[in-house]
Amino acid sequence: MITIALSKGRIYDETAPLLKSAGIVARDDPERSRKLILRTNRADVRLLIVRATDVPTYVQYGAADLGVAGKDVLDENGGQGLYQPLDLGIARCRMVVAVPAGFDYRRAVRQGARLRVATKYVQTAREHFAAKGVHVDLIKLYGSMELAPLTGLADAIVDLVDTGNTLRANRLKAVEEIAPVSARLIVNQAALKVKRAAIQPLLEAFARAAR
Ligand code: PRT
Ligand code: MG
Repeated sequence: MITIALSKGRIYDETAPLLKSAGIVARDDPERSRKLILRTNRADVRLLIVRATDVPTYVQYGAADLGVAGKDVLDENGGQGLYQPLDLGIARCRMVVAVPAGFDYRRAVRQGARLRVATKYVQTAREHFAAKGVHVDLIKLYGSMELAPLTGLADAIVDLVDTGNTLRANRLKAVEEIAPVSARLIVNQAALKVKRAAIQPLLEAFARAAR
């Protein structure tokens, strides 16, 4: 059995066509079904539906053989011990620093002000600001980061941006790009050795489809 861990939403939606070109089609739609283990048209392949941040954990421990996770998640939670053979080029976005439209970020940085930064990506933010020599107090949030500068909780946020609509709707602007983000295929290294005959053709099909 080959087990593939995925999150619902954009990762699933954009991975489904890649799976299809590898000949794998789920028997249920995760948006409609409450099942967390989805059978596929192949008796030897199943999908696990888990939270995006939990995908690396399932693969690390071998509860899943393969997974699809954003680079944001892998950078933040450490992709250690995971074989990352492929950038799938899906679920693309950017990790950015954003501030209220009227806030002069460059000036604040130039003056050496100590910035309060709210984010779900504490590790990523810490490394980014440390490399720039900017002093920050980091405030960990679990979602809706856009609210933090609007309520005085923070001066800035570190968050993902795609179209920029969410920032604009909250009168925020991106002032710095930290990194481009896309989803990666991750593989449990022991599974790759033990189940190579089954996994290798999947990796090749993914690589062809992701081009
Ligand atoms: O939503 P939930 O709390 O269940 O989990 P999650 O947020 O971890 O998962 P999900 O499905 O929202 O995101 C999964 C992965 O998709 C992330 O880890 C990223 O790698 C990738 N991705 C790609 C994105 C976006 N694009 C994106 N735009 N993840 C989040 N966003 C957010 C963005 O921060 C903003 O709040 O979507 C909102 C809309 O963005 P705009 O700029 O188009 O308005
Ligand atoms: Mg989300």
